[in-house]
Amino acid sequence: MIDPECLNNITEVLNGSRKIVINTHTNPDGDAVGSSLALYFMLKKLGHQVDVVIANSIPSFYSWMPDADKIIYFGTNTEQARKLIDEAEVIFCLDYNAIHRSGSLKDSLKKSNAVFILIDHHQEPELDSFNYHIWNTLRSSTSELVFKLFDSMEVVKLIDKDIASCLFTGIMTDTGSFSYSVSNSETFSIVATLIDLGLDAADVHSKVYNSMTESRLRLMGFAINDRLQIFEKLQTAIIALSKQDLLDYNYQIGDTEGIVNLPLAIENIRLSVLITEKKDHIHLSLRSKGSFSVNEFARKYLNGGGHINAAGGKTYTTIQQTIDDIIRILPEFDTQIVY
Ligand SMILES: [Mn+2]
Repeated sequence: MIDPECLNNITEVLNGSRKIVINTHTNPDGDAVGSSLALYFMLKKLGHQVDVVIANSIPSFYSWMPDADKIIYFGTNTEQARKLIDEAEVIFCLDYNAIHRSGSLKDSLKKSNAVFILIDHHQEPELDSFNYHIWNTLRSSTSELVFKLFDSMEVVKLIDKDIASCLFTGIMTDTGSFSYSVSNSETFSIVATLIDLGLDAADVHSKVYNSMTESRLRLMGFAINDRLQIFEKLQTAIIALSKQDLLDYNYQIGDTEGIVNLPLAIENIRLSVLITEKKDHIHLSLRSKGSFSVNEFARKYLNGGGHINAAGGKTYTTIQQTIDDIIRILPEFDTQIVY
């Protein structure tokens, strides 16, 4: 259950019809989009005026999601996005824990006088930036926390097929189709409830995972075949994709999603790093098995963070320098973390 005092506060804030903006992190994933749209539909049903505002566009394999076409992008619709944030009485921040993770929205958000409500499951949030928070790192996904909020508000009966599909997308993608972060049985009972409320789980899975472009699948093959480096002693796999690599495979936003998980299929590999070269920085995506905390590693050395087994980071050097640094740092980090 949600903390009763927090629930009281949120219920009070939502008393009457409010102008609400929901936003989530830049480069949104399935949980970011799913939790945002699920909350959007529910708050609309409860009589509020609601918009989802995100920094940049969502991957094409989430474009089937109901009302995905109504999401306002700050990058392409800056004026409207600013106006909505300025006028909002309540701003929900989903699936991230520090305002700067909202990307280009951050300055507008910082200026806002709205009540800020955080719903998130990432480690070490900047709680001071939010008036109220529903935050639990033990939950599989923000979508699961949004369900818990609905449950506490006693509005589960209002969940329809659209809302159920959005919530399921978030839970499914943040657990790697129920392969990690699934030690809490409640994750499964929530999914069972969603099925009872109209969810077609197989259909959602297929829409997300069986909707690749040919070039995306070929990019995955190239990444494994030509760009995968194994550092056996460090039990580490690194894939680095240059700007040119991405160009060669007609990269679209979301195309590299999932690639970082693939090397963990190799026995004895405990850490997998995907490095992608961006316009003005090097982007890192990290995954681990067992007790190796990529959150801690990314926070300490890579300007990032996330969860114990999934995190992100950034560097401002070159691909090669980033690889060299990781390889140099790992044995040092290893003495603190047993893996
Ligand atoms: Mn998430």
